[in-house]
Amino acid sequence: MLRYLTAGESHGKGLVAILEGIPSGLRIIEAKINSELKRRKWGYGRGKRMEIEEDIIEILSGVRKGFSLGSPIALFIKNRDYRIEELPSIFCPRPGHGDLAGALKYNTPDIRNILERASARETAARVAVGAICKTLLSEFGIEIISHVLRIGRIEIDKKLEFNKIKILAEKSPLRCIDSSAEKKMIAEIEEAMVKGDTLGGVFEVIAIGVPPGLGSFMEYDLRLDGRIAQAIMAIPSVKAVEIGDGFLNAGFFGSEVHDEIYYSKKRGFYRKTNRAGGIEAGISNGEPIVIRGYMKPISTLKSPLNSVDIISRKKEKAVVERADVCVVPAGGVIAEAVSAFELARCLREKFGGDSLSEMKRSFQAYMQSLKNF
Ligand code: EPS
Repeated sequence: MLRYLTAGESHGKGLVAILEGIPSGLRIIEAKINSELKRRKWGYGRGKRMEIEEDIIEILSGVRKGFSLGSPIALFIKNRDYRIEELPSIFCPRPGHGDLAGALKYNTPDIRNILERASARETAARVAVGAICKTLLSEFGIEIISHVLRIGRIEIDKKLEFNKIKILAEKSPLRCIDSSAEKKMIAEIEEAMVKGDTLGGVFEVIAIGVPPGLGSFMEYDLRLDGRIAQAIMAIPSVKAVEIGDGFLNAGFFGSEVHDEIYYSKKRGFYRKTNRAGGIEAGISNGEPIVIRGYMKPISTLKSPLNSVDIISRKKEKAVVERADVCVVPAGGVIAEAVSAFELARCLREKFGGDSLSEMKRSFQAYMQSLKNF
């Protein structure tokens, strides 16, 4: 119902995405897509490449007079740093990157052929797709934000409600809501820069306004948590995904973990806690959906690790490429986008419709049936 593909190399002509399944009649604003692309580019610890790229969207199809037609939406982001034909071959793989496994798999000694597509540059296309999905979700009252919980050893020590997180994260160069932790995180990144090292961390995505009933336990691949986990894990550098307090919950009794159920006429069924992160048995339960992604440190190091030259088979230091030092804030923005796609996909499956108005009619009827339940 809703699907997309991307194409493009890091230093090729540009990135392409085709998004199919957006209903007709959705207002698509280029400036909104561009602002999401800008949010992804942003963040303390990014490298020089981000000063080169503009990341401006060109909509090639699927939109007329500012509204979706229901046809595939083709998107293009031009690479300003287009020089793939001139860039030198590389023979010394970086530990942690796809260099060696990719070279073996695609039968090429030139790692350049591998890293160009393995590069996280491609996530700009996912963010553009996610921006359109976010627009669709907003028609149904769903909003998604992200913020950074941890960089390296430094963790935030603050819990805030959605709207405060939204405002503070947007103002912070690290998308961090705790200003004292943010200072320490910046110092940590600066230390990594000086040492020629890199840092990972943890981001959190929160989606509010998600109605109960998205996703399903009827088949394993319909489960919302499974779908979200796949989407988040597919972001470069993400090595673990958590829904709600998943990691913490593993160490407690069930009686301490599960979110007890309450009812009031005004609110209907509700919970006072949300340790499940808004998903039970693969279905949204109406509480905010909380997703965390754990990113390893970037694998391109200015002080490189030991490796082996693919041609000479001799011990060498891994290749040193221009790269970022820390991308956790950008990781959060990408995670918002891919979560938006997964939620939009579930919404399309549940409410169908070829036009936005048809989809809304079905949504409203369902919301009414929940009230009458
Ligand atoms: C990346 C290496 C760097 C990053 C790039 C991802 O690019 P370059 O090799 O051109 O300096 O800046 O990320 C982006 C270009 C982007 O838009 O996010 C890598 O090896 O993954």
